[in-house]
Amino acid sequence: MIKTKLSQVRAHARPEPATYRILREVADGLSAPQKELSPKYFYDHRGSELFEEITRLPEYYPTRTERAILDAWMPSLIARLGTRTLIELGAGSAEKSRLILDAMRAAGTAERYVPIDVSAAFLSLTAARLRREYPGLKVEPAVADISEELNLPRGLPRPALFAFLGSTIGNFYPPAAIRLLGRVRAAMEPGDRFLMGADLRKDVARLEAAYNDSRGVTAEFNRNMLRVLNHELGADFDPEAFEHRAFYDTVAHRIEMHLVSVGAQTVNVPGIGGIAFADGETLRTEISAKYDRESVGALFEAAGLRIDAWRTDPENLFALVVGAPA
Ligand code: SAH
Ligand code: AVI
Repeated sequence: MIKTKLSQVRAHARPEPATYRILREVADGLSAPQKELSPKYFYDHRGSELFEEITRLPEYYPTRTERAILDAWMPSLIARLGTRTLIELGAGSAEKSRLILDAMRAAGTAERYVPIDVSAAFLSLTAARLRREYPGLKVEPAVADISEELNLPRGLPRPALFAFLGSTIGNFYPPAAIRLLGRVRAAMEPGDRFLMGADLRKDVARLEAAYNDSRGVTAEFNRNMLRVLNHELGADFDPEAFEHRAFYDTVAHRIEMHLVSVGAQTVNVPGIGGIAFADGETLRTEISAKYDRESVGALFEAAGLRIDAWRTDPENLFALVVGAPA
């Protein structure tokens, strides 16, 4: 239980507005019957590095599968669209984005790249690397939470391609996913397109293996959220006192990741108070929804988009979909 009322938070800790917002979100999440926090809290510099390590694991098929589809498709797609600006949500290392930028360069239209991410330190490294690799490309990174507003620089060369790779859309609950796609739709101008990665529904064993790797990297990634809370808020979580759990919900079609309390414990978060965890109680840290063409179509339709093109790998593990205004 949270012992300090939120109305007391400001008087207690006198935090900066951004910290206050985080505190409020964390207080709400940790006081819900099912404790839950946004997966955006995985991503400090270490969290971004751990995610990169996940993408190289044998069990984690999404990244290499999406890369193969991009590799085969981008030269013709980009030449057809004439993309002059790439706007990327949740860009991370932008490793796969290079395949889009390469296609823009080959088409002679690589003018602007706007990578958007919450992971500030990682984003600036990504931007610096890309400026070196693509002289002539103007790189304008933006540190922002894409679940809030989509504030784009003015005067971007058009047409633009909005990209949301990696199936990160699956980390948002449907209402938030629709709001996010709706903001993309609202920012689109005539001729712009939206390119989205979607991890597909498949056998449970394969899905669960991707989130329970044998080397325990996903478990460390999961626990990293507690380290972020310790660092950002001065909380005293003992990451080793929580176990990693990930399972597939065949009804909701999603992976859920949780941290399971080993024994009863109380964690102190300055400005919030003591948070009690019963033995075996869980904190949900992420959902990762899995799709088919119909469910992507429904999501798009709700956001004012339509499916313009759809490509999968031969095993039907992952899809890349192009969206256009409906
Ligand atoms: N696009 C890359 C990275 C995916 S990992 C790929 O396909 O491999 C998810 C990325 O989204 C991370 O870089 C993380 O920092 C970012 N992210 C997660 N939640 C976010 C949010 N609410 N706002 C902005 N970026 C977010
Ligand atoms: C970023 N996102 C799409 C990843 C996913 O698969 O949902 C995050 C992740 N969580 C555990 N492993 C990878």
